[in-house]
Amino acid sequence: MSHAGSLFAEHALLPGGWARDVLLEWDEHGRLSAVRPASPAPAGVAVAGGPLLPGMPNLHSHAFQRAFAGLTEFRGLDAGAEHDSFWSWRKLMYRFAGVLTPDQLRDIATALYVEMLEAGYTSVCEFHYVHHDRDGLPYADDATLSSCLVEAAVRAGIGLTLLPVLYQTSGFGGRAPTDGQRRFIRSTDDMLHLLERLKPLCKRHGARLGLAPHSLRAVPPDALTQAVRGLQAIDPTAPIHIHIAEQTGEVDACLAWSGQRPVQWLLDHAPVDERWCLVHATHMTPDEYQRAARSGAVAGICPSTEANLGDGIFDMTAWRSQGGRWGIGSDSHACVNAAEELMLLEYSQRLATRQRNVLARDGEQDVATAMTLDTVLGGAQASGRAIGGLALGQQADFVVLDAQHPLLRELPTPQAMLSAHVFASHRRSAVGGVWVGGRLRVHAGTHPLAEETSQAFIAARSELLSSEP
Ligand code: NGQ
Ligand code: ZN
Repeated sequence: MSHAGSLFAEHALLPGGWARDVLLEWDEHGRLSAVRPASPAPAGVAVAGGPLLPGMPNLHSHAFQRAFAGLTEFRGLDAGAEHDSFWSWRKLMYRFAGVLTPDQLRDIATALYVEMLEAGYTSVCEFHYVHHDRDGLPYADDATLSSCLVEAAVRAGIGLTLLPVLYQTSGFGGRAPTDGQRRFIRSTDDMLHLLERLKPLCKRHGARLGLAPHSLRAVPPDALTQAVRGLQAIDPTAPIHIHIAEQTGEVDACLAWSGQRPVQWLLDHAPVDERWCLVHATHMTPDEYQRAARSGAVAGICPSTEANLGDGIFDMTAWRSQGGRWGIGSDSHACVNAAEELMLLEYSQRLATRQRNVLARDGEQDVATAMTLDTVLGGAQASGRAIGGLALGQQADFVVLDAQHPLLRELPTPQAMLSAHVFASHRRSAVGGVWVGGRLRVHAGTHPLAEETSQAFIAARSELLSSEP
């Protein structure tokens, strides 16, 4: 539970841009009840030690993958592969997914969420597909692993959108799943039962529940239709996330199967709208950029993972020119740092276009400010939670930058400080305080559970590495 509270900031990034001398107040539910100018700072109200930013939603996470970050950067670990690729990486990833225990998942996720908070993320969408035990059999309680993620989020204090994943096939045209996928597989009815089972748990903890058809490779058309219909009956506005068109191999296979590209196929066969998050959507034609953007769906861009896996480059110029909404995810967690994801995204666009400051908004705003505002809005939409920035009725999720950080100290404007934070501060983060639902979770850059959860993470990782075949 939260407590009502207040904070004064000399500079705050509101949905319309930077504002001076802002007083934030929130109620006992952690919702903003006032965002207004106040000068001077009212007596007795705490004062932020630097620019105040809206908390950043992380719209795509597979928590367990944090445990092998850095361990797949060696050529030839998959002896059967012609060259290393997304697909050879996936084989390695399946080895870890195959042996993960519930306790390990809980410990890995808790430490990860603590890291996320310290890095300026205040909420996370967990795209969760390891459901069953190591033999691929359902746990006595089917919600065992999902519950571990809810526990982790609650303990760390991060906002959660839980997206249980529907996974049925290993490829287009109903190809049987592989042994490496045995822990992911469930029928559509079993998925809808799991959602019913998780609904009260999520509600109790202020988490949002949605659904993630894993990809068109993993979910046949009928199952997609039925699952989306079933979700609609459970919660008509629940978020729906899907991996799509991340790899050219997937595009080719989809063309061979249906004569259509994945995004085309999805737009023609599923009710894609504002509830949907198209994760990656890396490989689209101009027509797909246009139609997908106009559907109102959010593009879930995962800059560090897409670079790490060699996916390709999302065309932000094409997307934004059609009014496309977007947010960022850390996905495989090779990088857990909201500022760095923004930097990488802008850099990918610079490299592709040979221009600078590509993601600035027309006219007035600097690129870091524009990216922060766009990402918060898109991330909030994809999360299906009221976390869309510093405005009335939204959760009091925010980040205070440390104006005493050497890179920020004495800079003349909050824009300059935010730019330094995004483009220049990553060796030592400039995140000072982090509040989620009005509760201070990170103080002076540190979460109180950082040390303890990091120890548990190391132990879980060691265990996982020694049991990995
Ligand atoms: C995943 N990750 O589900 O973890 C996927 C790989 C797949 C990313 N796409 C597996 N980054 O897409 O089949
Ligand atoms: Zn993913």
